[in-house]
Amino acid sequence: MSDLRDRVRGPLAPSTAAQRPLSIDDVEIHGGPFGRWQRINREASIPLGLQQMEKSGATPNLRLAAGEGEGTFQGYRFQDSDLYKQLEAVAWEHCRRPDGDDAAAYRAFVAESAALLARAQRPDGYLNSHYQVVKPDKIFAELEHSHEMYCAGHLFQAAVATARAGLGDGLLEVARRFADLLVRRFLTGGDDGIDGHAEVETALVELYRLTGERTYLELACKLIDNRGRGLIARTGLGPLYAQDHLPVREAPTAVGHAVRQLYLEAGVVDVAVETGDADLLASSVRRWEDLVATKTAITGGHGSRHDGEAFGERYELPPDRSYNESCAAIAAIHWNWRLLLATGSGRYADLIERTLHNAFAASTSADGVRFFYVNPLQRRADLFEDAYLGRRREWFACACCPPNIMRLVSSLGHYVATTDDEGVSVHQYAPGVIRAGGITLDVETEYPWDGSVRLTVRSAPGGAWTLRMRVPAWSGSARLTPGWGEPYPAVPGADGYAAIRREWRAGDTVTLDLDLTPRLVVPHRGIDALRGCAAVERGPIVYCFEQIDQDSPLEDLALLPGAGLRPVERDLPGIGRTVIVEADAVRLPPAPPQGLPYTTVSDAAPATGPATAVAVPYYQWDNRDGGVMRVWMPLAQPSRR
Ligand code: FUB
Ligand code: ZN
Repeated sequence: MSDLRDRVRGPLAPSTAAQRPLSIDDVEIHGGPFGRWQRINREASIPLGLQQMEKSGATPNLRLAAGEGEGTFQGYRFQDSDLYKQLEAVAWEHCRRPDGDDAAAYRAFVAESAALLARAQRPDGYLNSHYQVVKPDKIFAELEHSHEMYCAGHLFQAAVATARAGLGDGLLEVARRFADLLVRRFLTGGDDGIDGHAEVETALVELYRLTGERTYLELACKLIDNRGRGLIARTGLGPLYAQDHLPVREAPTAVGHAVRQLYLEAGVVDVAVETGDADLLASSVRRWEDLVATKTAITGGHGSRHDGEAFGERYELPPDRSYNESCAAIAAIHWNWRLLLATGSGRYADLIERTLHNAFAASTSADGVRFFYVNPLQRRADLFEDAYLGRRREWFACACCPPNIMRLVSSLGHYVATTDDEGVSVHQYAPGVIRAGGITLDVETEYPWDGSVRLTVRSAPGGAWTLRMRVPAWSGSARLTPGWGEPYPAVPGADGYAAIRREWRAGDTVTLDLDLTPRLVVPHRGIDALRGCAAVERGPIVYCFEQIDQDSPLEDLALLPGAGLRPVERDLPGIGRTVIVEADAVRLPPAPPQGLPYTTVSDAAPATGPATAVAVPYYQWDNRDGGVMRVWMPLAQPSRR
């Protein structure tokens, strides 16, 4: 093993970085939404996921591959990846609380899974239950849709997690045998195959970081450089679907299947960082800028088409038909985290925050046992589709999202703060403790319900060091109050952080106050589907309007331009603690019931009277009933006389 191995107990341990990540167990989260999600993940989601491994066919399939058990293969060809993500979720949860009540059960799950996978693995290292059981004659023969390397990637990430979490090397040995086979075949063997679903690239780089085995990095480089050269066989979905339309360095914008593009970007940044390839990194940054400006939902969600689970054109961001797959939110957080570590820029932490608190958080019910796969920004009264009934569900035939959600929640501590040669940077605010080298910080906050974040230095090495605190771009103004002096405006640098450099002593405090005044947000005029609408945000939280909270039919309400927005703290049944926002609105006249839905009469005037529209955080929607919801509300037009 290389000496990279024990550097970081978390998903990412780059050899070089502008900001160095901390270990999951170096960050304790004691409350707030992150704390609540982690508690529910441990108490409800992970136990459900563990049951589903058997029920959904994931482990029975592997027993079939091992020549044990009876029956037929169940589920999708990438069913193995559910188990790998579940293993990763358990590993990070164990890392977070190695002495928790579940430690023995987690150890047993990892050990039994590793043993099963070792039995299922072929002597040459190959491992994929679908191809071993159902299509042995097609192994590596239909990579465009086989997901063999995709599954391998999730295996490698699970192996890295279990090794870094101190859960033994059994899984790592299985992973390395498969990685070595991929190297023999696709690197040194000269085969130019590429998996149609990116994922293995980022995983190979992390396996390299853990083991020091350079051929894993070289294979990741090759897979990225070979993309866009027509080497992925056509599936009928077109070359954009699998990002094979242009070489990665030349591709100007995110296209095709959203999760594929976003996992690919994570791998691109990983390879660029490990090889010092500035051009490759710059290409990813260019696509990030384009994506943020033109293809990102207000919640941070990605993918505006059900067809192909894909990105749309620039500004194609329909609220009702938006796809915003939960896995896309997770993949986007992975990509942004890599860019943040590579560059130190707070704009990536800003987007992580937006995505975490909105697109990602909405994926899970308040009780942690139901999940969204698709996260639209509007639910109509008559929404009905076979696959997506518009409510969260316990599990899915294609269950890529639930265990993916669990692995991110159990590793959340990794994304809170970083260190560098100058000191510590705090990127996400949650109450708890941050340990970075010899520095220990206590974080006290009611964020995101309250904008005040108080940091106390509990221990510090001698000498001067810098404390950087992100000032989110949404905060109109911000203030810093040091324990030793007068408050002053927290003006962030170009990197988005307010920094204090001094010889810190134990007991020193500094409080960052962010501006949580609710905001009425309007869309770029290019987004035709949202013209004439506005949304409500407060701090990092995007709001939505659910029928259950309104006095009038939601579709008859329009917000007033410049509407007064009043935050009110509430404890809502089915949701728990929250802050609702009451917005000044008007009631529109009832819409004409019959005939073509087009008239010469403006829908907006005359209003029948003033009203109050009530908004709840978007991530807390669908926890009470299946009623109508919308994030984007029409803005009332000034009445014409
Ligand atoms: O293809 C594997 C996973 O299933 C994708 O990442 C998801 O979008 C879903 O299609
Ligand atoms: Zn998914």
